[in-house]
Amino acid sequence: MPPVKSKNVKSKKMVGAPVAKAVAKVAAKPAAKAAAKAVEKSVVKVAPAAACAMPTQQGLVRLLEDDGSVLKGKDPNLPKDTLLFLYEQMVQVREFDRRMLMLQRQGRIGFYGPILGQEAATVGSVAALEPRDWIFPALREGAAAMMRGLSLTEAINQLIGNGADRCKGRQMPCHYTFKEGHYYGMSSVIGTQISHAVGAAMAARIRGDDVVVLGYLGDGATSANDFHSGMNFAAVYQSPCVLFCQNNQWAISVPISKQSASETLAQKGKAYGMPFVRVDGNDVLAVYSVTKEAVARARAGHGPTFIEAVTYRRLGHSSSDDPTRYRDEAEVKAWEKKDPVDRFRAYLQKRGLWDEAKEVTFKDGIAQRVNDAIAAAEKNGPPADETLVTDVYAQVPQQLKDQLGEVLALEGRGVNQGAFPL
Ligand SMILES: Cc1ncc(C[n+]2csc(CCOP(=O)(O)OP(=O)(O)O)c2C)c(N)n1
Ligand SMILES: [Mg+2]
Repeated sequence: MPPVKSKNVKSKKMVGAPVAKAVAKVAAKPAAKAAAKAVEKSVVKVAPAAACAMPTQQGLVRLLEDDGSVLKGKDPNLPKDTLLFLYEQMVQVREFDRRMLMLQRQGRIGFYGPILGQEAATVGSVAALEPRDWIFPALREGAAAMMRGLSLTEAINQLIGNGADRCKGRQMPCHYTFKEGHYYGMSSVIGTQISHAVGAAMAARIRGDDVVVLGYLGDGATSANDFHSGMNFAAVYQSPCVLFCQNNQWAISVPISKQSASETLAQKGKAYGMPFVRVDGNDVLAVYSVTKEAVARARAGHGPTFIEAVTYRRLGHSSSDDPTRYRDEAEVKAWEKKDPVDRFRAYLQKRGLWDEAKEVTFKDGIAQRVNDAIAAAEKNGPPADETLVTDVYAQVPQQLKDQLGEVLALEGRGVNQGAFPL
């Protein structure tokens, strides 16, 4: 099957491309050949070291310019309701993110993994699914669960790990689970979501369910073994899934340049024999459009697609991380100018669908909703001590009952109040 919308793949590095062109011109004259070769060598060496280089534009699908204007003839003309839904979800998750980080700093939750800068990639891709389709999230797709109806209070219950949390505090914060919303509980182990998603999609097809699975991964996950087995299995067996890689340029402190020597991550799809597409992950319209196309292909029985969404993780990997120790703040500043929310708001304003007054009212409403959800979640007490040993065996074995007895005997003696270890 031919690659989708891909003019991939040329071998020149983006940063060095103009220089390489000039070199090639000079090299046409035999006398200059040796010197040109030497220059060419230096281009290859210099390119990866360039400070704050933006990713290559190779094969990148964009519909919106950074200022929110539409590329000529590229407006997908989505219905007003869809456009407003996309915007509202992006703004909501941004506010949720901001407040949850504050709660973490105040010690009211133990840990949080922020999404700032990646709102368009998640919201745009999830919106392209039908409600019956399944989502297999990686680390930063909590917004997907909320888009599927997980209430903000339930999400905060999970972050606190209180007694009202579905997993009774047994999962790390941000590892939401929401079966009714067809949102699979995330596995922390990098890359495992890929094989889970591929397998679930195959199971759906075997059962005859009209379901597509959207599986997420990060750039770091492309180095995991599961990437190979998942991609290979998906393509060979034409699994009805879309594998969506959020290339946010970092895997904790490892930059993309140390993660992969390929010019793009998208091109890895070619090696496995599946359609692939590289999209501007900060352009919600482009993300929505390419994912919609990939989902339709999977639903029609034409197998998987690999999507690389080029975006940026603007904050630390998690609330436990300090990114100023390993990356240049100038890089963060450069990406702030490509903000996905500002870009899409500018588009909506140009189309007359949004204005300052709507923005103020809407943001006030979200702030209130988040406040109410925090207040409601914090009213819930901790999980009962008995839940330490329940839900694993049909009948709790004697040694677990004994251990529970020991824990209960410690109650009220202050020995059970450990700090969150991360
Ligand atoms: C198999 C495995 N190795 C290492 C880790 C520790 N770890 C947690 S997140 C992470 C980086 C993930 O980077 P990426 O896939 O790019 O996702 P991002 O955090 O950028 O969204 C690592 C190495 C892990 N969870 N699982
Ligand atoms: Mg990453």
